[in-house]
Parts: sequence; structure tokens; C-alpha cells
Amino acid sequence: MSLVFAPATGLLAGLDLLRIDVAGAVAHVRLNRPAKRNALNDALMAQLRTCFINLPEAVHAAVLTGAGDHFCAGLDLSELTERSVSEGVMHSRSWHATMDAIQFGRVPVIAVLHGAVVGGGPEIASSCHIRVAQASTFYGLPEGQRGIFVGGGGSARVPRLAGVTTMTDMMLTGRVLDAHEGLQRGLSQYVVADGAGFAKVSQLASRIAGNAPLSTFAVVQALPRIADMSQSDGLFVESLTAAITQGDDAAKKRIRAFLDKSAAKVGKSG
Ligand code: 1HE
Repeated sequence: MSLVFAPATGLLAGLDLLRIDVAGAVAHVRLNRPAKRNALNDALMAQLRTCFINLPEAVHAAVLTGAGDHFCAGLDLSELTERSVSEGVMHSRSWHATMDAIQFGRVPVIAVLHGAVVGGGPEIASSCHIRVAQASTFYGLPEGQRGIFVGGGGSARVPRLAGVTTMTDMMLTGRVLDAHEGLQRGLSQYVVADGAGFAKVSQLASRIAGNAPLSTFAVVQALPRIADMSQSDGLFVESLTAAITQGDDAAKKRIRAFLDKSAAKVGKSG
């Protein structure tokens, strides 16, 4: 199904470092500083947070991409010059707030990657729920080279995808992974040809937008939290989440539809 996007209106239209378009239940959010390879300055990070906490009610899934030849060149290094220790802590916390708005927002977010996914790039990408890498994608964590450390949630999120050892290697040695190595190590779930990412992700976003909202909400909100819990705590939260979603009218309707043979079977489109 091809989506017809139109520019967002209202508050979202005023976010000048992003380009936001909406097609029915799917929003397309683009980092839009191509001349600076979508380097993340304070204003861009604040706009990204504003965007994800103000997505229109009708939106049920979002796609995040970068304008130009690269997804994101990470922290805007020109803003890093004279920051004090306390300013550094607050800056990192402000990035955490933006990444949390993406990961724990109202809708699932799919990143489409290409070119550089560097520094803050993997931090943003790992806040998204699904990552589709196009063939040109390369991943780097050059914080070691720059004399700094990740500050946008990367130390918590990237190892959950690719493991502590891969992240350690990338940060210590400057190792860069290409799209296929990233796939093997869990940094993306899909690799597609250059130019094919948006079609792939539109298809995924449309499928997600067709799910029962409470079920999608449970996947986005409960799964990462359960993964952080002890097994016993996780199983308890799983039981509550299962009971809540099963009790929803949407679940009952969908299960009745399967039983009366009007719903699609697994692996076959409806
Ligand atoms: C930038 C940035 C940036 C580009 N901050 N200005 N991130 C990095 O260490 C990555 C640094 N960037 C690069 O290695 C390269 O720019 C790329 C591999 C991403 C792309 O190369 P290329 O040849 O396509 O572009 P370019 O010519 O290097 O850059 C174009 C312009 O963007 C140029 O500015 P101009 O005024 O000379 O045109 C660059 O200076 C500018 N630019 N990247 C500022 N990052 C919360 S902790 C997070 C920690 C991190 O993210 S550390 C990783 C930082």
C-alpha cells in the first residue's frame, strides 16, 4: 500500500529543523539539517522531543529518517566547546528526555537508516522500535576519538541490541560496521537496497498501524521494561499486561473474527 503524505500542520509545522509529513495513521519525521549531516544541536533535540510528544491523535506509527546523504552525524560538535561539568550532565539528561519521548511515546517508531549513523545517530536509532538499514548505512561510535563518552542513552540502549563487547570495540578502536555487519549484530532488523527503505518501512508502518492500539501499546511499553526486570517480576507484569490486553474489546473482536474464519491466517495477508 503506498502512502500519500502531506505536510503536518499546527505546532509540528513550526519545527524548522525537522520535516514532518503525515499520511493517515503514519507520520514521517525527517531530521532536516542535511548541510550539517543532521548533526544534533540543542534546538534539533528539543524539536524532536516536541514532535514526539505532540504527534496527532490519528497517528499510530512513525517513521524517522534523515534528509540528505546521511541519517545522522551525531552530536553537533560545535556546541561542545565550553560546557561545564554540570551543564554536561543537564545536556545529557535533555537528550535522555528526547530519546525517552521516542522509545516510550504513544506510537511505535521505525527508523530508516542510510549513510552515517554515528555517535548520537545510533543513540537515536536505538530509541526507535524497529530499524531498517539501507545498503549505504555505516555505524560508528567515535566518542573515543573525540575524547568524550556517549550521553544520549547509547550505553544503555546500544548494548541491548548489539552487546557490550561490540559497543566496547566500536568505542575503543573506532571500528565502523557496514549495513550487513550491523544486521548480524542486531543494530538493524532489516537491510534493503538504497532507495528501498521508505517503501519497506511504509509497509511495516501500515501493518503496525492496523494492530489493536492497546496491543501495540503493550509491546512498546511493557516489553523493554520486562526485559529490565528480574524474571519473577517480569512474569508478574506479563500476566497483568496479558489480562489487560485480552480484556479489551478490540482483542475479543479480533479473536471472534479468527474463530469465524473472517481473519487472516498467520503469514497470509488479510
Ligand atoms: C558537523 C558534524 C558534527 C558533520 N558536528 N558539524 N560525531 C562525529 O564525530 C562525526 C563527525 N562527522 C563526520 O565524521 C563526517 O561529517 C561524516 C562521516 C558524518 C560525513 O562526512 P561528509 O564528508 O559527508 O561531510 P563533511 O564534509 O564532513 O561535513 C559537512 C558539514 O557538516 C561540515 O561543515 P561545513 O561548515 O564545513 O560545511 C562539517 O563540519 C559538518 N558536520 N558532522 C558538527 N557531528 C550526547 S553524546 C553523543 C556523542 C556523539 O555524537 S560523538 C560523535 C560526533
